[in-house]
Amino acid sequence: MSTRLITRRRAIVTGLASLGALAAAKYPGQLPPTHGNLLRIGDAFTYAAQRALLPGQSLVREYSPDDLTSFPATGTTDPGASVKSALGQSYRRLQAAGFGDWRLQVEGRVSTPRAFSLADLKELSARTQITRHTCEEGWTAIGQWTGVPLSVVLASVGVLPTARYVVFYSYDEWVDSIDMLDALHPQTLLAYGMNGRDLPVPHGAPVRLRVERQIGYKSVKFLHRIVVSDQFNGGEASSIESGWAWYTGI
Ligand SMILES: Nc1nc2c(c(=O)[nH]1)N[C@H]1C(S)=C(S)[C@@H](COP(=O)(O)O)O[C@H]1N2
Ligand SMILES: [Mo]
Repeated sequence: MSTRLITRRRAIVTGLASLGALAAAKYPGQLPPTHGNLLRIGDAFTYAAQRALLPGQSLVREYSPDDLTSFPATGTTDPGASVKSALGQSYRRLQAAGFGDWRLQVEGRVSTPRAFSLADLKELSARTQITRHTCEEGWTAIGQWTGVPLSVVLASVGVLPTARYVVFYSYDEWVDSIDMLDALHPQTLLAYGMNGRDLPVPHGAPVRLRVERQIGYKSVKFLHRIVVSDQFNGGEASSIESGWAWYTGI
């Protein structure tokens, strides 16, 4: 009996692996790493399936102001509270000065790396959208976000043709990345406004990412650095290092 079970399980595992292999064949050199975990073969399949089923730049649903809900702040709500961290200390200083000295470093595989102030970002074309945020913990909320499309910022620094990922670094030392398809998606924003006001500290001030086609934890708060890369780089403090899926399409 146990042999049968094992055989069945092996068949399932082989099935999963071949889905992964199919995905790899369809998207050569484009798949995120499976992080050495058999279960993560599923990620490759999800990624490929989403990419195959959805037109590349389909928009998520946008809501009207009547649909806005209360919006809890989760995860880190104040990077400045972490007194021993150098980044936490600089966050506190910047916050005390109203983020006037805050800069977003944009570098890596770009032709002209640049440090953007909040005013620089606000000078670029803005987009406002009302979307549903879905947290992996099981709650959702509808909020309004205003910011500059990441594609506009990337165009202004000149992304090199070999670039494939964009990596985000935050003041609470969280690191995460998305691929170019999501980076250039029209609803992927560097958001500095929420519900018509400056982005509040608990929600990621002065600037956070909004990646509307993925689960909430991909929308990195408290940004200070963005690196365009031609290689996958989860980063040491990244979601995959903590066991989260890298690609979480919804
Ligand atoms: N830098 C940073 N970004 C983060 C987090 C965090 O703890 N630190 N939490 C993530 C999670 S799990 C969610 S659900 C959302 C929460 O955003 P909110 O606080 O505006 O609700 O931010 C995401 N981005
Ligand atoms: Mo979350």
